[in-house]
Amino acid sequence: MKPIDLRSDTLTQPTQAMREAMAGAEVGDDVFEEDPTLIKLEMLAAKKTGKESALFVPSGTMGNLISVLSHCQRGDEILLGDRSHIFLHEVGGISALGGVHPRILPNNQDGTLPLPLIEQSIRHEDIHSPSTRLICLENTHNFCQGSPISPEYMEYVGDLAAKFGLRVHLDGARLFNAAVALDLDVKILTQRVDSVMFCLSKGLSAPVGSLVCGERDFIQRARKFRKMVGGGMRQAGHLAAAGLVALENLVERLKEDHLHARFLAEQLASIEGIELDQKGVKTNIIFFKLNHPRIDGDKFLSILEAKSIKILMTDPGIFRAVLHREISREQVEVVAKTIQSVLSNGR
Ligand code: TLP
Repeated sequence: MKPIDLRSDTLTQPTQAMREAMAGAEVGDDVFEEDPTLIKLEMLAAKKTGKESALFVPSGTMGNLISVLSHCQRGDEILLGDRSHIFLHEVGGISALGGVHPRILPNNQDGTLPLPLIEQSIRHEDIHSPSTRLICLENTHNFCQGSPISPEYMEYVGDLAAKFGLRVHLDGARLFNAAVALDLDVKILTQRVDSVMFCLSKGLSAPVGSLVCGERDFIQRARKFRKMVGGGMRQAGHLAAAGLVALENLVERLKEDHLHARFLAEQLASIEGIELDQKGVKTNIIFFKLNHPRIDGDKFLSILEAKSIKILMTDPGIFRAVLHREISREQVEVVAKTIQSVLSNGR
């Protein structure tokens, strides 16, 4: 039996329409900027985010890395949340490869960074200090319960950045989840950032790819950095074809994943031994804590796996479940019932 796999929305398989579009795509060599399908995808991404230009990259990690490299010089400092993906899960690439100095601020529960702390952390010119160059935000904020960040907050940060001559980069791996959850045009969430990266390979179901969007000059620099880190691709239009299907047809359905997440959260919250902040569940990501006298985190995972359910333990006793296109309402019910029975029977 195929497991019910809630470890991530990255597990989504390409749809039949994507497979057909990939097979039939008109392609060229993208290092020469001659791939018509890729150019079409980049133009659509720029239009959707309200930016001048866009660049296709193989992964979100590479998109964030080359965005930071394109904004900063070696030795510059950037402000980053302590729960942000760039800080936690990108192998320290900005420091290791870019010589960029991260200054870590504690994320609020809703994924924002405290505004007074951002302001206090901006360096004044001093021979001893690195120069603050960039503020990085994340929307939705993965490790803050997949929280969508409001346009009002983006405005505040945009104003702060403008006042101190800083730039803003948005890790929008799940930007479309945020737009759908807030019922807003994506452009509203990106208008105050200088650059944004969003992923096609998560809830949007494409097999590969992310886009970096920003001003033309910025994208030219990013294109060169992409080549430097080995991300210049050739007939990448085959991948872009799936991305076009994702952007054209799969955005609205993200609502369904959000409904499933809310339903699962509601069910889990009523189970003894589970601590879950239901109000915090606004998109497709759920976090919960296990508090059981006889079952620890590892045991919980292995019991569930034996019952064909996979979730992720992100810290000892803390679990993440992500809803996505391959998980139906019926499967959500199975997951809730199974967890209920495991925790009440101890197996
Ligand atoms: N996130 C993955 C894991 O790396 C944790 C996941 O399963 O959620 N920004 C954010 C906010 C992300 O959540 C991710 C992937 C990335 C960037 C990186 O994207 P990829 O995996 O394409 O490099």
